[in-house]
Amino acid sequence: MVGHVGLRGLWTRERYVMNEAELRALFDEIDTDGDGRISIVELAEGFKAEGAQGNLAEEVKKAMTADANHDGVLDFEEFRTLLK
Ligand SMILES: [Ca+2]
Ligand SMILES: [Ca+2]
Repeated sequence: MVGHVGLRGLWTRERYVMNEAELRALFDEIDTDGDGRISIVELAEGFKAEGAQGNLAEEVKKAMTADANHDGVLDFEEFRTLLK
């Protein structure tokens, strides 16, 4: 279960600014296989768990804009840039 802020809270208009620990906790929750990287599949699952439906692909696409080195996964450093 994703915490009270959740994945989609990353880009809501009045987003809550997460601290390092909260960000790490969210990352770990999305990274279900625990390899330290968030794949597109894990992202999709994460959004799905939060009830994103029709716009699932859009949400994933938006999140993947943080994939700075274009390896198809988000590491923690890339993930945190979503908050800036
Ligand atoms: Ca993973
Ligand atoms: Ca990457």
